Amino acid sequence: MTGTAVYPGSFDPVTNGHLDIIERSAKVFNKVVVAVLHNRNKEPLFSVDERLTMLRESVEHIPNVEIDSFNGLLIDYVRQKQAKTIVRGLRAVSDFEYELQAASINRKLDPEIETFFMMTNNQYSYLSSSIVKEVAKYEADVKGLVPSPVDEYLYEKYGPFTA
Ligand code: COD
Repeated sequence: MTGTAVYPGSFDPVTNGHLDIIERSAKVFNKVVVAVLHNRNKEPLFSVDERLTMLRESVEHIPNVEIDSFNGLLIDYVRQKQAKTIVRGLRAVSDFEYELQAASINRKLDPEIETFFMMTNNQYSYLSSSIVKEVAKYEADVKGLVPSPVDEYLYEKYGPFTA
């Protein structure tokens, strides 16, 4: 497959599940733009700048990946990047309902832009940013859950692993 794809999300913070989707989609598309949403209703743990830095440090080994952020509607941003595809990851049936709704509204807003779903790697199917924050909050080890540069950022927020 060719062209540019946008992989949007909160990435608060990026996990090994996200990184796996980034690595695999970078093999499918010429370029993957990982885009962090600015205006989320939920109060994030990390600022957008912190999330961008963690993502940049985590994807240094993948040449065709760009890290960026966006405001407003995803579909407007995808058009602005002259991309034709949105990449999303699916972990479990519980993701499906939201993803179907989001893909349907995005298709309605611009039928030329496709949503491309990638199944989680089994070893990361239980991983989410929320579960990682929960583990770090109680000062348990986050090794193996997040890309290695992210460990330090979590420790700065919550204190070091103390087991
Ligand atoms: N394995 C595989 N995939 C995973 C894993 C894992 N372990 N963990 C997460 N993922 C996938 C998620 O399923 C998702 O596809 C992606 O990674 C990003 O996940 P999050 O949780 O960081 O990001 P979300 O789902 O909160 O992002 C939502 C958006 C920011 C994309 C959405 O709110 C949006 O587009 N907002 C802009 C406003 C808009 O256009 N709205 C209309 C469309 S919804």
